Amino acid sequence: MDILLANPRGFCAGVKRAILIVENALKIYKKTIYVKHELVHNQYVINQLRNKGVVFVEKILDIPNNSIVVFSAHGVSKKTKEQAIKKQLIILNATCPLVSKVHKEVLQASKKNIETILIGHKGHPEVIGTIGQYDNTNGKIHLIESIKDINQLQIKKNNKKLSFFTQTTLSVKHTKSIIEALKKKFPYISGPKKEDICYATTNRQNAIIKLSKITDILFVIGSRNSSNSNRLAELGKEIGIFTKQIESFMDIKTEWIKNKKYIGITAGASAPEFLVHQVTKYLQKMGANPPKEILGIEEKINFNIPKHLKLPSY
Ligand code: 0CH
Ligand code: SF4
Repeated sequence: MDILLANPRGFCAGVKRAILIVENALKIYKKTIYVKHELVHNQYVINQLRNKGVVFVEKILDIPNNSIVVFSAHGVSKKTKEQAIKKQLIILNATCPLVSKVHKEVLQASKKNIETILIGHKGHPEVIGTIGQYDNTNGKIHLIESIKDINQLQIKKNNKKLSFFTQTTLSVKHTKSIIEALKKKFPYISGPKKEDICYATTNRQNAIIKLSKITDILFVIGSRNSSNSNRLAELGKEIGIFTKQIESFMDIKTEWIKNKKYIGITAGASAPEFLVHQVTKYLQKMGANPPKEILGIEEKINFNIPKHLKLPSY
């Protein structure tokens, strides 16, 4: 049994930045750090931070006035930010800069009265935050999840100004076909060159396409509410490879690996590398050879944290 590790996999620059913001804030402020929503969608990351005293809340109203709040990597709406200001909270913004970029563009569209379409998953916090940047009652932002939704769109008649944006963690393939259909229906629509799917999401999906050509089974390490991890598992299944999304090695059933020669492993952008390590150790105990990394794109992107949250290095 051989283990092949997807490359790249696991933590992206936005997740690393978000975790560093919270960990440094704990050291600097020495006070309770509240995080609006799960900082990133991974149960192990959340539990580790909870054990360090971090408190996760869904509503700003549940945070005592004058406390410290961190906005999760998925970003928040303008309304949420206003609520935090009203409660005089110290805001530490861990929104990924690539999500903030989309926020700015949606805000611009809203200011210019441009009717806007967002491609994304209903109810996902990033989508709620991005829709919540559009605060123009003369215009409108519509959410679509699939090509089917395009026919239900009620765009103002004679409107020749329309723009589109996307969630950052979508399926590259599905989004491409949605955009093609959008452009067919609204040839004058403007938007990003391709979509707003980030480099990490794209690279992890490409790595699976490569990996699945060689492996008999694919393990995707990532929590159930992690959109980018779910897209990896979805892609594996679409390619036709036996795919299982797991939180950790504890979810693995021995019958899954019975008679399998090549086992592929990847991890979503919010899944820590120690979970990958635990899986490979477990498989080695079951008789597998030491893991090998497949060749892939080297990710050099790194996002800075705010200056006041940097710790001195000695
Ligand atoms: O993939 P989603 O957006 O559900 O979030 P995650 O699993 O926490 O990964 C980090 C992405 C955060 C925002 O793009
Ligand atoms: Fe940023 Fe992409 Fe990571 Fe989301 S998945 S935090 S957009 S780098």
